[in-house]
Amino acid sequence: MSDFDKRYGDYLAYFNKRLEEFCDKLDCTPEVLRRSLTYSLMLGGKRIRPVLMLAVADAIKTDKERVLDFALALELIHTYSLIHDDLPDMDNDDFRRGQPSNHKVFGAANAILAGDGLLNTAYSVLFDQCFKGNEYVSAAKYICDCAGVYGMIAGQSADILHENDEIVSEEDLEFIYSRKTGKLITAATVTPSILNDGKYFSELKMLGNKLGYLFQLTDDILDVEGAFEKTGKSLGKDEKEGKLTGVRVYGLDNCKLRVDVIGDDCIRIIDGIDGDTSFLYDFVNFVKTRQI
Ligand code: GRG
Repeated sequence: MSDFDKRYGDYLAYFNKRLEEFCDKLDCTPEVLRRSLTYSLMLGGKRIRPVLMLAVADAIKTDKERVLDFALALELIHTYSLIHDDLPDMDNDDFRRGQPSNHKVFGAANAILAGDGLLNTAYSVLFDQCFKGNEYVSAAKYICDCAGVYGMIAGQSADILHENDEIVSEEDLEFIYSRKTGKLITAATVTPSILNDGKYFSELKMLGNKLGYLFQLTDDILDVEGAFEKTGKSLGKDEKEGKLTGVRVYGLDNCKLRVDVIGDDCIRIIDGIDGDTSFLYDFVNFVKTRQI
């Protein structure tokens, strides 16, 4: 096992322990509400946002304990977005994380409520942190902004708006990438900085944005040439639905070239961070070469 795999596994185990504790304590009724929330949370997933947040915390020497519940809130928000994105009136996807999507198991109405429930609960988790001090309030606000109408929601709205555009624009693509995918990833890289006197704030903000771009580029490529057994979601949908993607704007081969260029941008940003950044370098490579 590589050092990267070992450290990824350690971060994952540390995060999953907190997530399992959260799920165990969830005692909302009716029972179907609790089951639909925990179904999607416990389906697995790569947990790249929490892992990244914990790794950045280590790199800049922010106590991992202090970021853990922010990582939890971020994963709740991410999972809500996937549930809603899979709904028939959004991306209409029957599979997520290799299993039937939430609405295929619980029905669309319950899936909407599960998503709403996860978002509300994420805010509650963030509010609990706010009692600890001003920097916790700032970090909570940052995550809310990333998830909201200037962040992920704006990206999703533009994603829908630009479906089937006859003329595609790089500017629109940048808008969608940076918000739909980039904002939550930026929340992961920036939170440890906010909790540590803004250490490397601008570098980590730039890194989150570039990593989000890289992650979405590889997502678009995987939609064309990935394997369901690995990604766990339906593929080939972007073209079918006329999505504005990197592949559509640049073509598949140029998209792959851009993966290298953006990956190098990430590396240069990490070069400017003094600390134990070895995991972050490997993380860039993981995103560049991922099949999952
Ligand atoms: C609020 C409805 C709504 C949507 C927000 C995040 C999002 C926009 C939609 C989800 C679909 C999508 C393609 C998002 C782009 C980001 C992305 C590639 C998400 C998939 O994230 P992974 O690969 O998923 O980290 P796992 O399953 O590993 O957690």
